[in-house]
Amino acid sequence: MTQVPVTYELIKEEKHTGARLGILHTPHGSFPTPMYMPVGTLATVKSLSPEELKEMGAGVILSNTYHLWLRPGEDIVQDAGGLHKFMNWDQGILTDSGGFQVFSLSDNRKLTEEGVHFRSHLDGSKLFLSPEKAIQIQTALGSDIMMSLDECPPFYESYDYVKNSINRTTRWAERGLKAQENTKDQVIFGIMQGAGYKDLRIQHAKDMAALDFPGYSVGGLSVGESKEEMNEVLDYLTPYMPANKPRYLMGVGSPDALIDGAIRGIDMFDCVLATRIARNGSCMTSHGRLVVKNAKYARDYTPIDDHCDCYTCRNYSRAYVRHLFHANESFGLRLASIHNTHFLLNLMKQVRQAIMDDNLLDFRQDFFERYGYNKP
Ligand code: PRF
Ligand code: ZN
Repeated sequence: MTQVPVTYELIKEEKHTGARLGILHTPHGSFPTPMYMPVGTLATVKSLSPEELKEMGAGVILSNTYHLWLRPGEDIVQDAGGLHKFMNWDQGILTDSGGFQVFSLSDNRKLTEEGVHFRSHLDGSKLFLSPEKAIQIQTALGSDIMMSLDECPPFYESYDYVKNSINRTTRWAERGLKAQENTKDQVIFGIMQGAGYKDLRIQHAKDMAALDFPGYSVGGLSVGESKEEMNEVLDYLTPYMPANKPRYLMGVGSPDALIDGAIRGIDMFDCVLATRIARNGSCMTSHGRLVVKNAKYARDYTPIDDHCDCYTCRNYSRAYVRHLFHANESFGLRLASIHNTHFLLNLMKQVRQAIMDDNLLDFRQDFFERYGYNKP
């Protein structure tokens, strides 16, 4: 393999921040960054069709090794012609490696140098995930961007534990790269960990950068630490992340974190927030969170967000969406999911424009004020 199938092209750096405008080139298209990636854990972005996602401007979506391995099984996806064909998505797909999901979902976990032993959260069966196995499954799935197996220690874990953990994650990364040999059209991103310890974060960034992955992820953030702590880690970490490669902040996607991450030079984000809160009738709007189920919207015939041009806001009122939620009609969840996903994709579009115009800090200030983030 001579040509790297996934590359990052830097277009412009913002004048006053570390933000970068770029293009992520993949075998399934080229997409502008910074980007938000909707989450399709089980080979579907819950309740949304690929056509709807494309209309909203989605480029890359995320799916999960752990879930697809357990159900339906990566062989079924492979025999369908790969994940793109299986789910009818012809743009970019990134898959997480499974380690993080093993730790959040499964029972009886046991971590060893070899990998993770655990029991399936579905049927209790005994399973083992190694760095090689994680790459093998993702190869079968056919995602454009695979993730190396990592351990995500808690933010306040002890120094000694985290030190051992990052070194093991580096060894796992080397093993994953070796397991990749016959993979065409797919790349592996390395994941940088280190909890809240500056020296360990920087050490791990350097160790992983030395392995020359085509892209890098920041793991271990948004795991219970404060926003200030997360931003502080990004402030000192991103300068150690290779500038000619994409930088992906894993599992982070609240509106404020998207803007503050972009300001610090992050190019890619994913988060289940948009679709998860939508299913509870909660919507992100340019004026902050709106719980459309609330009684006060029963006769409100305005759109969810008067600044939004998504399918939902162009065609339906708060009163109608509220009615659907109260009647338990699944179209309500769909309309809220369309709006929230569009909201984050559109937010990133505005962030890219602000980078272009060198006014990202002004944009941040306006957005935070309107959204209500600056209130005491
Ligand atoms: N590692 C992996 N996936 C992740 C994380 C991580 O640290 C996080 C933490 N925010 C979300 N998803 N592999
Ligand atoms: Zn909308």
